[in-house]
Amino acid sequence: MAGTHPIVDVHTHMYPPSYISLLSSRKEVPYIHTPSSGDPRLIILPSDDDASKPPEQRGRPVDTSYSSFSEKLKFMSTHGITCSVISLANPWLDFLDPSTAAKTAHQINSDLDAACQQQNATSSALKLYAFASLPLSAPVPEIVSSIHSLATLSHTKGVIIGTSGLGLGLDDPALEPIYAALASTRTMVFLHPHYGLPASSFGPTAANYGHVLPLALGFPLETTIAITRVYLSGVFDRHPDLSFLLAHSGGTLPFLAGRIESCVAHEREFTVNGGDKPGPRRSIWDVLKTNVYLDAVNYGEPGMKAALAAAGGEDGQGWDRLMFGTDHPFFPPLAGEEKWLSVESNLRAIEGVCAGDEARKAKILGGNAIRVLGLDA
Ligand code: 5CU
Ligand code: ZN
Repeated sequence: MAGTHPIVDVHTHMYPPSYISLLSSRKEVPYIHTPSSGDPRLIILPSDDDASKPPEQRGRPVDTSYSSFSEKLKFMSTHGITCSVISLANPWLDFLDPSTAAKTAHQINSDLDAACQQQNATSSALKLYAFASLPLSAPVPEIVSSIHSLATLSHTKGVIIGTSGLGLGLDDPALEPIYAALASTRTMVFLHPHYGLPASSFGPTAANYGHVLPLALGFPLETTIAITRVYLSGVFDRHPDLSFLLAHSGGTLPFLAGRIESCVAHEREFTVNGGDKPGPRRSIWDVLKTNVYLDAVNYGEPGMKAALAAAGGEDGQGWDRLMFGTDHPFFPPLAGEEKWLSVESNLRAIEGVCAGDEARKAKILGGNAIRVLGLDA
């Protein structure tokens, strides 16, 4: 995939050192504990906190690939990535004590921004930017203030959020002032899954298949449900300037958008806003072309085609709304290969849909992110 165009990774995570310290100071999920032997381990979900397992087998190891900027830069060089927009990995800051959440978020966001600034001051070849995390457990006015204060962070280009919002999901009317602040400041919202689906969705044999069912299906369906609830509750009608970047190409949204539209059209009993309003006024296709961007993290050509088609058409604006991502440091190579299968399969799928059209490839690989996020890359 060597070429002259910038390659921008919009889906790349870290647990920066200040976040690692925060998790290491906790005893409840999420937390990091260091067993007497082996790497520190991250207990990220309640199901990881399994007292029947020895401590050194609970959760997952967090080695330096999660926290080291130099490892991020090395990974970028290996794959020809010239710019990364780094976001905290799940579960972001959703668990913070409400009374200190805004202050902690400000500190973690400022640290990440400063690290990006420092990198860009010393290198023009490998650039870093950030998506901030919101203190969603804080009182709403403090969340709104923290959105406005992002303007002071020069290398921060949006926010990453999970699907739980203030605890009730992203169609919660209590989020209105937050959506209004995000829209008025033109802040990109990178929506990313964390909780998956209830374990019961996958049946009693799910553990036989390792993490495949929750990761391959639970994560994308969580995103699909979350963004569909945003759409159904009329958020995009009320906030036409709101922009979402959806992880994993929107989960299954590109494939299911037609079905969502059809079900909305056939629904006579919409009770949004107390029953006195119809359902969403805008077509989901219009929202997809106007308010939604999709990362190109779906590992296969059929999925990439669906994403392009949903984002505005394979003959139209779809090419302007897909952005390359890697999900680093998740899905590392298993056998120590230098190149990551997870990255290579995405690149192959992008090559496939571009079918030799260099201009289109340049947009997906970096041009769209540079334009939409305002990166100097
Ligand atoms: O696939 C992904 O995006 C991830 C992620 O971000 N975090 C995680 O714990 N597993 C997979
Ligand atoms: Zn991710």
